[in-house]
Amino acid sequence: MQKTVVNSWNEWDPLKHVIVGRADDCHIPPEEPALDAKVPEDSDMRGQWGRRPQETIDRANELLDNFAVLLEKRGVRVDRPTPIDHALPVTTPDFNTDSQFGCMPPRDVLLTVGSEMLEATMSYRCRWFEYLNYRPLMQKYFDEDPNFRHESAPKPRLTDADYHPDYLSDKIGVEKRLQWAAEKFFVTTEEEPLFDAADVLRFGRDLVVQHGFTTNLKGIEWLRRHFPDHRVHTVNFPGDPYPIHIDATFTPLRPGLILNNPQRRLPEDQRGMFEANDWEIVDAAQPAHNTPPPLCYSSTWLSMNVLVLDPKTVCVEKSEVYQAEQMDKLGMEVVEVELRDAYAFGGGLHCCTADVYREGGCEDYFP
Ligand code: DAV
Repeated sequence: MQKTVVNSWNEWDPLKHVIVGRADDCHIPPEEPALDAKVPEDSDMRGQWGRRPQETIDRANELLDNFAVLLEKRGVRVDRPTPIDHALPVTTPDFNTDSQFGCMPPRDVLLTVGSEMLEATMSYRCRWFEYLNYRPLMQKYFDEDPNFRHESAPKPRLTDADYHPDYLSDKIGVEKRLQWAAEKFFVTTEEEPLFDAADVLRFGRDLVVQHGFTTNLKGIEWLRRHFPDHRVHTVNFPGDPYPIHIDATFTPLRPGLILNNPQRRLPEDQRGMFEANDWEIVDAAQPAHNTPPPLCYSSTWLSMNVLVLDPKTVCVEKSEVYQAEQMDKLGMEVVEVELRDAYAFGGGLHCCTADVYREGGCEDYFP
Protein backbone atom coordinates (compact mmCIF):
# COMPACT_ATOMS: atom_id res chain seq x y z
CA MET A 1 0.00 0.00 0.00
CA GLN A 2 1.27 3.47 -0.77
CA LYS A 3 1.62 5.84 2.14
CA THR A 4 3.37 8.97 3.32
CA VAL A 5 6.47 8.05 5.30
CA VAL A 6 8.42 11.31 5.26
CA ASN A 7 6.81 14.55 6.43
CA SER A 8 8.20 17.11 8.87
CA TRP A 9 7.98 20.89 8.64
CA ASN A 10 9.10 22.13 12.03
CA GLU A 11 10.81 21.19 15.31
CA TRP A 12 7.70 20.72 17.49
CA ASP A 13 4.68 19.09 15.82
CA PRO A 14 3.79 15.61 17.17
CA LEU A 15 6.70 13.28 16.37
CA LYS A 16 5.73 9.91 14.87
CA HIS A 17 8.90 8.60 13.20
CA VAL A 18 12.53 9.36 13.87
CA ILE A 19 16.07 8.12 13.23
CA VAL A 20 18.27 7.55 16.30
CA GLY A 21 22.04 7.33 15.70
CA ARG A 22 24.45 4.56 16.69
CA ALA A 23 27.81 4.85 18.41
CA ASP A 24 29.33 1.76 16.73
CA ASP A 25 32.85 2.27 15.47
CA CYS A 26 32.90 6.02 16.20
CA HIS A 27 36.34 7.60 15.85
CA ILE A 28 38.07 10.73 17.01
CA PRO A 29 39.28 11.80 13.58
CA PRO A 30 42.79 13.06 12.87
CA GLU A 31 43.46 16.79 12.78
CA GLU A 32 41.89 18.79 9.99
CA PRO A 33 41.08 22.48 9.65
CA ALA A 34 37.34 22.83 10.38
CA LEU A 35 37.29 20.19 13.09
CA ASP A 36 40.29 21.61 14.94
CA ALA A 37 38.70 25.03 14.98
CA LYS A 38 35.86 23.59 17.08
CA VAL A 39 37.98 21.77 19.68
CA PRO A 40 38.38 24.15 22.64
CA GLU A 41 42.00 25.08 23.30
CA ASP A 42 41.98 23.55 26.80
CA SER A 43 40.16 20.38 25.68
CA ASP A 44 41.38 16.88 26.56
CA MET A 45 40.85 16.05 22.87
CA ARG A 46 43.68 18.19 21.47
CA GLY A 47 46.18 15.99 19.68
CA GLN A 48 44.28 12.73 20.24
CA TRP A 49 42.79 10.58 17.57
CA GLY A 50 41.77 7.02 16.82
CA ARG A 51 38.89 4.68 17.53
CA ARG A 52 36.98 5.64 20.66
CA PRO A 53 37.45 3.27 23.63
CA GLN A 54 35.13 0.25 23.31
CA GLU A 55 33.61 0.70 26.77
CA THR A 56 32.51 4.24 25.86
CA ILE A 57 31.02 2.98 22.58
CA ASP A 58 29.12 0.25 24.45
CA ARG A 59 27.83 2.68 27.06
CA ALA A 60 26.72 5.21 24.43
CA ASN A 61 24.96 2.47 22.48
CA GLU A 62 23.18 1.31 25.63
CA LEU A 63 21.85 4.85 26.18
CA LEU A 64 20.87 5.31 22.53
CA ASP A 65 19.11 1.92 22.51
CA ASN A 66 17.22 2.87 25.69
CA PHE A 67 16.21 6.18 24.14
CA ALA A 68 14.91 4.34 21.06
CA VAL A 69 12.85 2.00 23.26
CA LEU A 70 11.44 4.92 25.25
CA LEU A 71 10.36 6.65 22.03
CA GLU A 72 8.79 3.45 20.71
CA LYS A 73 6.82 3.04 23.93
CA ARG A 74 5.42 6.51 23.30
CA GLY A 75 4.25 5.44 19.85
CA VAL A 76 7.13 6.83 17.80
CA ARG A 77 8.53 4.59 15.03
CA VAL A 78 12.32 4.47 15.35
CA ASP A 79 14.80 3.57 12.63
CA ARG A 80 18.52 3.07 13.11
CA PRO A 81 21.33 3.66 10.60
CA THR A 82 23.72 1.00 9.30
CA PRO A 83 27.28 1.94 10.29
CA ILE A 84 29.93 1.91 7.58
CA ASP A 85 33.56 1.19 8.48
CA HIS A 86 34.70 4.48 9.96
CA ALA A 87 38.29 3.30 10.33
CA LEU A 88 38.66 3.62 6.57
CA PRO A 89 40.35 6.78 5.28
CA VAL A 90 38.54 9.30 3.12
CA THR A 91 40.40 9.91 -0.11
CA THR A 92 39.17 12.05 -2.97
CA PRO A 93 41.16 13.74 -5.77
CA ASP A 94 41.36 16.79 -3.48
CA PHE A 95 42.16 15.55 0.01
CA ASN A 96 42.91 12.61 2.24
CA THR A 97 42.13 12.03 5.91
CA ASP A 98 43.06 8.88 7.79
CA SER A 99 39.75 8.06 9.45
CA GLN A 100 36.12 9.09 9.60
CA PHE A 101 33.83 10.27 12.40
CA GLY A 102 30.93 7.85 12.94
CA CYS A 103 27.19 7.47 12.49
CA MET A 104 26.43 10.02 15.11
CA PRO A 105 24.79 12.44 15.14
CA PRO A 106 22.23 12.08 12.34
CA ARG A 107 20.88 15.63 12.84
CA ASP A 108 24.11 17.04 11.41
CA VAL A 109 23.75 15.17 8.12
CA LEU A 110 20.04 14.92 7.31
CA LEU A 111 17.71 17.88 6.87
CA THR A 112 14.03 16.94 6.58
CA VAL A 113 11.81 19.58 4.99
CA GLY A 114 8.29 18.35 4.21
CA SER A 115 8.58 15.20 2.10
CA GLU A 116 12.27 15.77 1.39
CA MET A 117 15.36 14.52 3.18
CA LEU A 118 18.44 16.45 2.10
CA GLU A 119 21.97 15.18 2.74
CA ALA A 120 24.07 18.19 3.79
CA THR A 121 27.38 19.01 2.11
CA MET A 122 29.15 18.76 5.50
CA SER A 123 32.29 20.79 6.06
CA TYR A 124 34.62 18.34 7.82
CA ARG A 125 36.64 16.05 5.59
CA CYS A 126 36.15 13.17 8.04
CA ARG A 127 32.36 13.45 7.58
CA TRP A 128 32.38 13.50 3.78
CA PHE A 129 30.97 9.96 3.45
CA GLU A 130 28.78 10.04 6.54
CA TYR A 131 25.56 10.04 4.48
CA LEU A 132 26.34 6.42 3.52
CA ASN A 133 25.29 5.32 7.04
CA TYR A 134 21.75 6.46 6.20
CA ARG A 135 21.47 5.26 2.60
CA PRO A 136 19.74 1.95 3.52
CA LEU A 137 17.01 3.98 5.25
CA MET A 138 16.77 6.45 2.35
CA GLN A 139 16.30 3.54 -0.04
CA LYS A 140 13.58 2.08 2.18
CA TYR A 141 11.69 5.39 2.38
CA PHE A 142 12.06 5.76 -1.38
CA ASP A 143 10.44 2.36 -1.92
CA GLU A 144 7.68 2.92 0.66
CA ASP A 145 6.69 6.51 -0.03
CA PRO A 146 5.89 7.61 -3.61
CA ASN A 147 6.26 11.27 -2.67
CA PHE A 148 9.57 11.00 -0.81
CA ARG A 149 12.26 13.25 -2.27
CA HIS A 150 15.76 12.02 -1.54
CA GLU A 151 18.16 14.88 -2.24
CA SER A 152 21.87 15.37 -1.82
CA ALA A 153 23.60 18.74 -1.81
CA PRO A 154 26.66 19.06 -4.09
CA LYS A 155 29.61 17.34 -2.48
CA PRO A 156 32.21 19.99 -1.69
CA ARG A 157 35.86 19.66 -2.67
CA LEU A 158 37.15 20.67 0.78
CA THR A 159 40.56 21.75 -0.43
CA ASP A 160 42.66 24.07 1.74
CA ALA A 161 40.91 26.96 -0.03
CA ASP A 162 37.82 26.17 2.07
CA TYR A 163 39.51 27.13 5.34
CA HIS A 164 41.03 30.33 6.70
CA PRO A 165 44.63 29.58 7.71
CA ASP A 166 44.31 32.05 10.64
CA TYR A 167 42.28 29.40 12.43
CA LEU A 168 44.95 26.72 12.09
CA SER A 169 46.63 27.60 15.37
CA ASP A 170 45.81 26.06 18.71
CA LYS A 171 46.76 29.28 20.53
CA ILE A 172 44.25 31.80 19.26
CA GLY A 173 42.66 32.56 22.61
CA VAL A 174 39.00 33.04 23.42
CA GLU A 175 39.15 36.87 23.17
CA LYS A 176 40.34 36.70 19.58
CA ARG A 177 37.79 34.01 18.77
CA LEU A 178 34.96 36.15 20.15
CA GLN A 179 36.18 39.12 18.12
CA TRP A 180 36.31 37.00 14.97
CA ALA A 181 32.83 35.60 15.69
CA ALA A 182 31.50 39.16 16.08
CA GLU A 183 33.11 40.06 12.74
CA LYS A 184 31.62 36.90 11.20
CA PHE A 185 35.11 35.73 10.34
CA PHE A 186 34.78 31.97 10.66
CA VAL A 187 37.07 29.05 9.83
CA THR A 188 35.29 28.25 6.57
CA THR A 189 35.78 30.55 3.56
CA GLU A 190 33.29 31.32 0.79
CA GLU A 191 35.07 29.07 -1.72
CA GLU A 192 32.01 26.86 -2.29
CA PRO A 193 28.64 26.18 -0.58
CA LEU A 194 29.06 24.44 2.78
CA PHE A 195 26.45 23.54 5.39
CA ASP A 196 25.72 21.03 8.11
CA ALA A 197 22.04 20.16 8.54
CA ALA A 198 22.20 20.97 12.27
CA ASP A 199 22.72 24.64 11.46
CA VAL A 200 19.14 24.77 10.14
CA LEU A 201 15.94 25.16 12.19
CA ARG A 202 12.59 24.62 10.55
CA PHE A 203 9.66 26.93 11.31
CA GLY A 204 7.20 25.86 8.58
CA ARG A 205 7.63 28.32 5.69
CA ASP A 206 10.71 29.80 7.34
CA LEU A 207 14.14 28.24 7.69
CA VAL A 208 16.52 29.84 10.18
CA VAL A 209 20.16 29.07 9.43
CA GLN A 210 23.24 29.78 11.54
CA HIS A 211 26.26 31.26 9.78
CA GLY A 212 29.32 29.91 11.60
CA PHE A 213 32.14 27.39 11.35
CA THR A 214 30.16 24.64 9.62
CA THR A 215 27.84 26.71 7.39
CA ASN A 216 29.01 29.56 5.18
CA LEU A 217 27.00 32.24 3.36
CA LYS A 218 27.22 30.34 0.06
CA GLY A 219 25.77 27.29 1.82
CA ILE A 220 22.85 29.42 3.00
CA GLU A 221 22.42 30.84 -0.50
CA TRP A 222 22.40 27.29 -1.86
CA LEU A 223 19.61 26.41 0.60
CA ARG A 224 17.67 29.53 -0.48
CA ARG A 225 17.81 28.46 -4.12
CA HIS A 226 17.06 24.84 -3.26
CA PHE A 227 13.92 25.70 -1.25
CA PRO A 228 12.32 28.43 -3.40
CA ASP A 229 9.01 28.23 -1.52
CA HIS A 230 10.69 28.98 1.81
CA ARG A 231 12.02 32.16 3.35
CA VAL A 232 15.58 31.50 4.46
CA HIS A 233 16.96 33.67 7.29
CA THR A 234 20.63 33.98 8.21
CA VAL A 235 21.40 34.33 11.91
CA ASN A 236 24.59 34.40 13.94
CA PHE A 237 25.37 34.37 17.63
CA PRO A 238 28.40 36.53 18.42
CA GLY A 239 28.75 35.21 21.99
CA ASP A 240 29.88 31.78 20.79
CA PRO A 241 33.65 31.43 20.24
CA TYR A 242 33.17 27.98 18.62
CA PRO A 243 29.96 28.36 16.56
CA ILE A 244 28.87 25.06 15.07
CA HIS A 245 25.25 23.91 14.87
CA ILE A 246 22.33 25.96 16.09
CA ASP A 247 20.76 23.35 18.37
CA ALA A 248 22.58 24.18 21.63
CA THR A 249 21.95 27.88 21.04
CA PHE A 250 18.42 28.50 19.76
CA THR A 251 15.70 25.96 20.53
CA PRO A 252 12.07 26.44 19.47
CA LEU A 253 9.69 24.59 21.82
CA ARG A 254 6.32 25.40 20.27
CA PRO A 255 4.80 28.13 18.10
CA GLY A 256 5.59 31.41 19.85
CA LEU A 257 8.33 30.20 22.21
CA ILE A 258 12.09 29.80 21.74
CA LEU A 259 14.84 29.10 24.27
CA ASN A 260 18.03 31.08 23.62
CA ASN A 261 21.43 30.36 25.13
CA PRO A 262 22.10 33.35 27.46
CA GLN A 263 25.77 33.39 26.41
CA ARG A 264 24.82 33.42 22.73
CA ARG A 265 21.88 35.81 22.48
CA LEU A 266 20.37 36.51 19.08
CA PRO A 267 21.42 40.09 18.20
CA GLU A 268 18.65 42.72 18.39
CA ASP A 269 18.81 43.43 14.66
CA GLN A 270 17.96 39.78 13.88
CA ARG A 271 14.88 39.59 16.10
CA GLY A 272 12.46 41.45 13.83
CA MET A 273 10.47 38.52 12.45
CA PHE A 274 10.00 37.03 15.93
CA GLU A 275 9.02 40.31 17.59
CA ALA A 276 6.64 41.29 14.82
CA ASN A 277 4.76 38.03 15.38
CA ASP A 278 4.83 38.06 19.21
CA TRP A 279 7.23 35.17 19.59
CA GLU A 280 8.91 35.05 22.97
CA ILE A 281 12.66 34.38 23.12
CA VAL A 282 13.61 33.36 26.67
CA ASP A 283 17.02 32.67 28.20
CA ALA A 284 17.63 28.95 28.69
CA ALA A 285 18.35 27.69 32.20
CA GLN A 286 21.97 27.15 33.21
CA PRO A 287 23.50 23.74 32.46
CA ALA A 288 23.77 21.40 35.47
CA HIS A 289 27.45 20.68 34.70
CA ASN A 290 30.53 22.89 34.71
CA THR A 291 32.41 20.85 32.13
CA PRO A 292 31.50 18.54 29.25
CA PRO A 293 32.15 14.80 29.74
CA PRO A 294 35.57 13.42 28.65
CA LEU A 295 36.51 13.42 24.95
CA CYS A 296 33.52 15.60 24.03
CA TYR A 297 33.50 18.25 21.30
CA SER A 298 30.42 20.01 22.55
CA SER A 299 29.92 22.58 25.29
CA THR A 300 27.91 22.13 28.49
CA TRP A 301 25.01 23.77 26.63
CA LEU A 302 23.88 20.39 25.32
CA SER A 303 21.57 20.96 28.31
CA MET A 304 19.25 22.82 25.92
CA ASN A 305 19.67 20.32 23.06
CA VAL A 306 16.22 18.89 23.76
CA LEU A 307 13.92 16.81 21.57
CA VAL A 308 10.37 18.16 21.39
CA LEU A 309 7.83 15.31 21.07
CA ASP A 310 4.84 17.62 20.67
CA PRO A 311 4.09 21.22 21.67
CA LYS A 312 3.44 20.11 25.26
CA THR A 313 6.06 17.40 25.72
CA VAL A 314 9.83 17.55 25.62
CA CYS A 315 12.70 15.10 26.23
CA VAL A 316 15.36 16.59 28.53
CA GLU A 317 18.61 14.88 29.55
CA LYS A 318 18.14 13.31 32.99
CA SER A 319 20.95 15.14 34.80
CA GLU A 320 19.91 18.56 33.44
CA VAL A 321 17.73 19.43 36.40
CA TYR A 322 17.66 23.21 35.84
CA GLN A 323 16.59 22.79 32.23
CA ALA A 324 13.88 20.33 33.28
CA GLU A 325 12.63 22.73 35.96
CA GLN A 326 12.43 25.57 33.43
CA MET A 327 10.49 23.38 30.98
CA ASP A 328 8.03 22.56 33.73
CA LYS A 329 7.54 26.27 34.45
CA LEU A 330 6.99 26.88 30.75
CA GLY A 331 4.13 24.39 30.86
CA MET A 332 5.86 21.46 29.15
CA GLU A 333 5.64 17.87 30.32
CA VAL A 334 9.24 16.67 30.76
CA VAL A 335 10.35 13.20 29.69
CA GLU A 336 13.72 12.45 31.32
CA VAL A 337 16.22 10.63 29.13
CA GLU A 338 19.69 9.55 30.26
CA LEU A 339 22.20 10.47 27.55
CA ARG A 340 25.17 12.32 29.06
CA ASP A 341 27.57 9.41 28.55
CA ALA A 342 26.80 9.58 24.82
CA TYR A 343 27.47 13.35 24.49
CA ALA A 344 31.05 12.69 23.41
CA PHE A 345 29.73 11.01 20.27
CA GLY A 346 28.51 14.30 18.89
CA GLY A 347 25.70 15.72 20.92
CA GLY A 348 22.49 15.58 22.88
CA LEU A 349 18.90 14.51 22.38
CA HIS A 350 18.21 16.72 19.35
CA CYS A 351 21.58 15.95 17.73
CA CYS A 352 21.32 12.17 18.05
CA THR A 353 18.01 12.07 16.16
CA ALA A 354 16.70 13.11 12.74
CA ASP A 355 13.04 13.71 11.97
CA VAL A 356 11.24 11.44 9.53
CA TYR A 357 7.59 12.20 10.31
CA ARG A 358 5.82 14.82 12.36
CA GLU A 359 2.13 15.46 12.03
CA GLY A 360 1.01 18.70 10.44
CA GLY A 361 1.75 20.70 7.34
CA CYS A 362 3.69 23.75 6.25
CA GLU A 363 2.35 26.70 8.24
CA ASP A 364 3.27 30.35 7.94
CA TYR A 365 4.19 31.46 11.48
CA PHE A 366 5.59 34.83 10.41
CA PRO A 367 3.01 36.28 8.00
O1 DAV B 1 27.50 24.20 22.24
O2 DAV B 1 29.11 22.91 21.63
C1 DAV B 1 26.96 21.68 20.08
C2 DAV B 1 26.00 21.38 18.97
C3 DAV B 1 26.03 19.97 18.59
N1 DAV B 1 25.15 19.70 17.47
C4 DAV B 1 28.01 23.44 21.43
C5 DAV B 1 27.27 23.13 20.17
